[in-house]
Amino acid sequence: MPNNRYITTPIYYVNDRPHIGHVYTTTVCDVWARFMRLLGDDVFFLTGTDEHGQKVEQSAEARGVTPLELADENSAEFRRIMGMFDLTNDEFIRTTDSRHESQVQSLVQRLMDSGDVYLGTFEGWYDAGQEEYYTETKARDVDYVSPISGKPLERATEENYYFRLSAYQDRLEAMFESHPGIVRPEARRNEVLGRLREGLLDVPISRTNFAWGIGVPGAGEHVIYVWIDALFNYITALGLADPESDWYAARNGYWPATVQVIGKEILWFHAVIWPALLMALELPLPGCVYAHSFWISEGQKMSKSMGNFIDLEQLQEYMQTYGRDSLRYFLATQGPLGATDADFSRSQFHETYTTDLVNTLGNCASRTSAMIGKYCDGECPVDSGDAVGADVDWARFTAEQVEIAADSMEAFDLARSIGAAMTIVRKVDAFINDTEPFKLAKDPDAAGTVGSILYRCAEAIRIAACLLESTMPDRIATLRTAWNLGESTADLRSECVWGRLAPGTSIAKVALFPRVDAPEE
Ligand code: ME8
Repeated sequence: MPNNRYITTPIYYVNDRPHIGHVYTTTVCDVWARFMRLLGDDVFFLTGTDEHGQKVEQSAEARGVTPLELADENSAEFRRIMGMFDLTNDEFIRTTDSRHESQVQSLVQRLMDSGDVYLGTFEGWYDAGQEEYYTETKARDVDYVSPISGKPLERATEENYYFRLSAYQDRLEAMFESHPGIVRPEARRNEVLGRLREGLLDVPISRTNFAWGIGVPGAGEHVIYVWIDALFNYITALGLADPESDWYAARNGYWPATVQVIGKEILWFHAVIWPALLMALELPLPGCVYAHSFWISEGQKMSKSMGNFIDLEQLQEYMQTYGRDSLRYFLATQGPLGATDADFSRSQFHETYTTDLVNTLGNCASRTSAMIGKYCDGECPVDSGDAVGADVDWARFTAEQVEIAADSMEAFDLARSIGAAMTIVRKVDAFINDTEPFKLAKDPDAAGTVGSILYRCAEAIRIAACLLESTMPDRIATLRTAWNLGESTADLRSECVWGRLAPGTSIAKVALFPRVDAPEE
């Protein structure tokens, strides 16, 4: 039986245009999902759009369209990027899907029935012109007068539905103790734990000051807070709150998620509120919430106000110049997985492309296939086991790297996994330099040795290619075709066993990564 694996991205706000952040998170999930499929696992990969809330309502109003029209348009834009970057999500959920909406209502109803959601009263300083509450400190700072309208703030009360988060304090702390890997990387887990220990308050989960949302069951003037609506997408996409549905029948086995990938700014919702909601619903917790850090751009934080987000147009331009797979490689190996931010700079992109892809992987594959063309009539030679002057136990060495690559991918350490494949390629490069088959080939008596050397090179590259396929599916497909390697068998481990490359296979010369001129300063 294949392993069930479930990976999710955040669902993206439709009041924003897609940018590098969205492409990044979805791409790293895609690399992982493809790798697990290549291992033979049964993967469900979810992404989608978060479409309710006051901001969407306001942006739509400003544009003179309905919230749903705005959501339709921008959600389509997000779906378009899935194709543009060849992202293989199994479902694209929209929070305006009726199956999501009805399930959110039944989930909230369950929480009301269990007493985890209750109607409570909130009292605070209200700016009627802005329809906004101020905290006591902020109200004091503005002398209890609205800085916008100049009118006094009013003491107002509001009824809201609350989630009894405070009741989960102990269980959440215990969860972090007994299951430390639930939030990664570790620095993020410590951050959450520190804040958790300051104590939890119940959280309002409904709003009455706007309409664009899912109604609280039986209390239509209240709409469910957009974050609660959004978090539930991870289980409504599997039909978990609709056991009669076809979604449930086909998908319920994927819960709990293996890994839920998010950016660090939405950690609290995912590391505290989300597990507490699941506990309240008596559902199992995800294996891991992985909060990556941020891309910054040429050393600067990216923000809407700075207008310096790396947008789709720029990413498209990178793809045109360097190829889609090179962008995927850069995102996966140089990106902000882990606890530190990463800089997206043109010079570093170019450097990574040239060093790793042109000079290492591309060069090694083209050198090996060119020599097989020249010395072996383009047919994979036989390794007759000759001593060739450089002592590498290839079977053992590649098996070790395959394990590192698979284990690191399992742990969501993409750079280390890809690094293991590249270690194989670098070893081949060094092996060619040490054994000098191009010199030996001048001696007709050394033909067998040349063949042995070149078999080992081609076979090692083939194994590295299998490990790199989830990162660079298109380039590796080109190599598979040129070298007649056939399609992947969804059994990565046995495909990577040394010696699977059959002598006699026709090996054509490949140019995988063309050299690109350095960008101008
Ligand atoms: O927060 N670097 O949606 P959103 C890397 N709808 N990744 C980045 C990034 C950056 N500079 N900026 C954004 C929301 N991201 C909610 C989520 S989930 C139940 C609801 C990525 O459109 C990162 O994954 O603002 C971040 O968490 C996500 O985009 C935020 O997308």
